[in-house]
Amino acid sequence: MKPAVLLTHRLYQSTVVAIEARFDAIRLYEGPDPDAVLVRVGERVRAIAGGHVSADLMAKLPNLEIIANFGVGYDSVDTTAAKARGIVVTNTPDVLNDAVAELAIGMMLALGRKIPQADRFVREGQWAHDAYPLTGELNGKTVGILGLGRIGKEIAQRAQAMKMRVVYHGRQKQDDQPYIYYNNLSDMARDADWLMVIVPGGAATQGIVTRDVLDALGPEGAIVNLGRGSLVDEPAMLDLLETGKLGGAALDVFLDEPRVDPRFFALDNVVLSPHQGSATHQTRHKMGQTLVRNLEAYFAGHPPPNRVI
Ligand code: A2R
Repeated sequence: MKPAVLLTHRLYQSTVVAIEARFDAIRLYEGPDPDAVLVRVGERVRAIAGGHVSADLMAKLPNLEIIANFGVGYDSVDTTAAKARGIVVTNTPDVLNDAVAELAIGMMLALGRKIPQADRFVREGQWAHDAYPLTGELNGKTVGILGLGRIGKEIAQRAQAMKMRVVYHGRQKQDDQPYIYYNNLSDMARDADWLMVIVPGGAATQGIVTRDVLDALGPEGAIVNLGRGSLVDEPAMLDLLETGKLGGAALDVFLDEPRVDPRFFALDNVVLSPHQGSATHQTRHKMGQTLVRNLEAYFAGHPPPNRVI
C-alpha cells in the first residue's frame, strides 16, 4: 500500500503530479470541510506535504511520521510539537536562492528608481505634461545584509554586480567571506544605505529589526525584507515611514499576510509584493522535486537529504 500523504494547500502542479504518482495523495484544501477529511483519513496519514502545520493538526494525525515543508523557511511548522513526537521535518533549501536573490535586487531597483510610480506616470498620460522626478541609484551605496546565508550570499554577489558595497550581520563572523562583519545590527544599520533582511523566522528572530535598528537606518536609508514579516517591528516601521524618519521600504513579507496593514497603501516610499520570492515556475518546480525526494528517501528507509528536525 502506498503511504498516505496529506497536502495542506495547493502545491505547484508538477509537485502534485509527482506526489500522486508515488503516494496516496489526500488534499486537505479541496472540500468544504477539512475537519471532516481529517476525521475520515486522519489515522491513515503518514506524511504531510506543504506547511502551516500546528500542534492541533498533528494531534489529529496519530500516525504522522514526516512533514515535508514546501519552502526553505519552516517557521509555520510547530517544530516543538514535531520534536516531542519524533516527527521528521524537511525543507527545500538552495533551489530557491537565485529566484529570491533576483527579486531582492528587483525590489531595490523598484524602490530606488521608483519604477512602479514611473509605470503609473506613463499609463496615466502624465508624461505629456511633466518630466518624471529624479530618483536615486544603487551604485556606490552600502547594503547591510542581515543573514548572510545561502540566499544572503546570492544577494551579496548580485549587489556587487550593481557596484554596491556589501557588509553583513549574523550571530557569527564568517571567516571565509570577503565582506565586513558587524556584530551589532544597529551599528550596521547606521552605516548602511540599505538593510537587506533575509534571516529565518521563528521565536529566535522575532522582532530582530527593532525601532532602534530602523531609527539607525534613518531618513536616507531603506529596508528590504524578503525573510519574514515577523522579523520587523512593523508598527514602528510604519510610524517611521509615515514621518520620514525612515527613507523607504521594499517588502515581500508582512506580519499578518496575506492581510497587509492599509497604512502601507497611503505611502509613496514603499514597494509592496505578495510574498513571491520563490514564486517562479522553474523554482516552484525544483522545490517540488526536492520535497518529493525527501519523502521518497524517508519511505525507502534512507535519511531524507534536507532533514531539519
Ligand atoms: O547567525 P548566523 O551566523 O548563523 O547566520 C545566519 C542568520 N541568522 C541570524 N542572524 C542573526 N540573528 C539570528 N538569530 C539569526 N539566525 C540566523 O541567517 C545565516 O547567515 C542566515 C540564514 O541562512 P540560511 O540558514 O542559509 O537560510 P536561507 O536558505 O538563506 O534562508 C533564509 C530565510 C528563510 O528561512 C526564509 O524565511 C526566507 O529566507 O526565505
